[in-house]
Amino acid sequence: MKKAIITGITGQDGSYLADLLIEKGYEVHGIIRRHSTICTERIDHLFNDDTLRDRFFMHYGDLTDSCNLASLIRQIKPDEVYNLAAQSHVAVSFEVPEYTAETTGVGVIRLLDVIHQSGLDCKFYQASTSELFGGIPGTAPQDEDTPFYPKSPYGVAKLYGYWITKNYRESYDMFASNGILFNHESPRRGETFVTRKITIAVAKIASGLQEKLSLGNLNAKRDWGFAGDYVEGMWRIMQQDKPGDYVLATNETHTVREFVEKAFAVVGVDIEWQGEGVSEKGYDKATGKLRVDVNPRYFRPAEVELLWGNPAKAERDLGWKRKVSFTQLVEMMVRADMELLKK
Ligand code: NDP
Ligand code: GDR
Repeated sequence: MKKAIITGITGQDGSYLADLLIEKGYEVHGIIRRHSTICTERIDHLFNDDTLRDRFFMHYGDLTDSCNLASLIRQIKPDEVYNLAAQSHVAVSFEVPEYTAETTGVGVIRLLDVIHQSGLDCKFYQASTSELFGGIPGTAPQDEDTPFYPKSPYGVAKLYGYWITKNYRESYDMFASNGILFNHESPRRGETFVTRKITIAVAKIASGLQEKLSLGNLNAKRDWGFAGDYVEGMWRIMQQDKPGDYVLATNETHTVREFVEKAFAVVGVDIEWQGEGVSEKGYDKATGKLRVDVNPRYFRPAEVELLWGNPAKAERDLGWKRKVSFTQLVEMMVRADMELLKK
């Protein structure tokens, strides 16, 4: 039985990856942080499943604590380590830049070096990101050869993670790979990322529990896929004979405004836009009610305007392809939030 460690197992991707590895027969070890309240709802179904008592384990730990990481690697002796833990919110990284560097950047070398020093034959996956590209004009669709130009403390921290992973691969002949993943979403997405913020608001507005939704930059374009498809790609990256770097994306890009329109369409609301920039507003065409406005509070000090990924290498070498379309993703998320409200 293969043993895997997942850092960030309580997050969106960690939970889907844990589901996948359990399904594939792995022994799964997740690293969780201590919180004053319990934050394990995305993986409780695994922890509470009695049939998984000898195959699913949670350990307290933190990417800022090398002692803890060394002890866990020594005890568990994993075959595969998926490093998904990070302060992953781009806007928040401007508020906590040093902490983001510690966790999202330096955290990678802590874990990587512990694995290297252990001498184990262990594969390492680093959760790299399309934020590395930053969207230099004229470079989309972005692929593995597109130059990097991160535009946030988060992106800069991830740049360090990307390069140190590559450096350990080349210096010590380690199996250390980067998945350069474009945005991927799901009903388990954190509530402050734009897609989930929109789908929760749409569900509440449709149920009469909220009047309107306030957003930042409606013109930003993202390549949005479904998280379930992307964790399958992570696993495939780790099943290769040789390490490498792979873009996972849908090869489509859409504006935040399009996401809003599609989400409202799921509940039968047609949005009509009026005004421009900070005065832009979205009205329900049928009732004339204001449903969306722009609040500069959500603008970022620097913005990535266009992300659009080319996954040709992953499709060719990993046989990976996203299954869920943009429209299906939006529908899945709105319907899930409607269900959640009913509960
Ligand atoms: P989430 O924000 O949902 O999850 C992040 C996870 O990291 C949580 O489990 C969190 O724990 C944990 N974590 C944060 N800080 C630490 C720390 N210091 N030590 C240990 N664990 C910590 O992110 P996603 O699941 O969306 O993303 C997974 C990874 O992929 C992240 O590294 C992200 O940057 C990267 N990524 C994500 C993309 C996306 O579109 N989702 C695209 C490209 C890359 P807690 O629950 O305690 O907060
Ligand atoms: P992103 O995701 O920054 O791409 O990082 P997010 O959903 O936060 O933003 C996407 C775009 O939407 C614009 N936007 C808003 N964003 C938020 N959060 N809230 C708003 O109200 C809002 N209004 C407009 C943003 O300006 C941005 O352009 C995600 C994270 O998962 C990272 O960890 C990951 O590396 C990248 O995706 C790929």
